Amino acid sequence: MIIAANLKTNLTREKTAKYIAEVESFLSKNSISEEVFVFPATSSLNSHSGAVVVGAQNAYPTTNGAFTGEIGYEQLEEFGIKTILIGHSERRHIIGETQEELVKKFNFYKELGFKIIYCVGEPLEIREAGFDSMMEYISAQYEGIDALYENLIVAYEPVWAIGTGLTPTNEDIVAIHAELKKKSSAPLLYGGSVKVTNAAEVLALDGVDGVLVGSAALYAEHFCTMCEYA
Ligand code: G2H
Repeated sequence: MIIAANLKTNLTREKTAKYIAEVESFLSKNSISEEVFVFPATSSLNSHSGAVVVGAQNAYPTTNGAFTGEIGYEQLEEFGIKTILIGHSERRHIIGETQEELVKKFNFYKELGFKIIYCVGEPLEIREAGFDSMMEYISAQYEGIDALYENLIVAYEPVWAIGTGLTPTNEDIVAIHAELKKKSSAPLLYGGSVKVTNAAEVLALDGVDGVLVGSAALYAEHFCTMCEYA
C-alpha cells in the first residue's frame, strides 16, 4: 500500500522536520514497511535519507532559468528529490494550470526518471452530469500523459471531496477505480477527505492501492494511524 501526505501550504521547516521524524520513528517501531510519501511545502524540502520518501508538491519543467517564483530540477536535485506531485486539483483549479502545461511538466520530470504522482478528478457539476460525462472528463486528464510510465502513481481525487469532508460512496470509488485501472496499470490512490475514521475502509476497497491525504495528515499522529491501517 502507498500512503502519502500532502501538507500543502502548511507547517514550517522545523515543524516539518519534526513531523517526518515522528512518522519515521512510528514506522520503525511498528515495523511498517509500506511506501510512505510526504509532500511538504517547497520551503521545507531538504535532503532526506530516511524511510519516508519526501517529494515536491510542484516544480517547473526546467533545470533552471528565468521563471520567477518557481523552482526547477537544479533546486530539487540539490536535496535529492526524485518524486513530484503533478496535476493536483488545487494546481489545476486555483493556480490555473492547463492540461498542456501539466503534460510538459510530466514529460520533463519523466525524462529525469522522477516518480510522478499524477492526480485526476472531476468537479461537482461534472459528477452530477452522470458517470459517462465524469469518465469523459477524467479521460481528458490522461491526454498527453504516458499512462505506462513505470514510475507513475495515479491519484483519483474528486475535486468536490477535497477538504470538504465529503467522500464518494465506497461503490463509487470501486467503480471509478475499475475504469481508471483500464487506462493504466500504475498503482491507483484515492484522495479527498480521507481521515483516520474512514482510511481503513477506503484502503480495503477493490482497486485502491493507497491514499493521498491532505488536512487529516497534518498531525503526524493521525497520519501514523493511517499508515498502520495500510
Ligand atoms: C486532496 C487531499 C490531499 P484532503 O487534496 O491531496 O486533501 O485530504 O484535505 O481532502
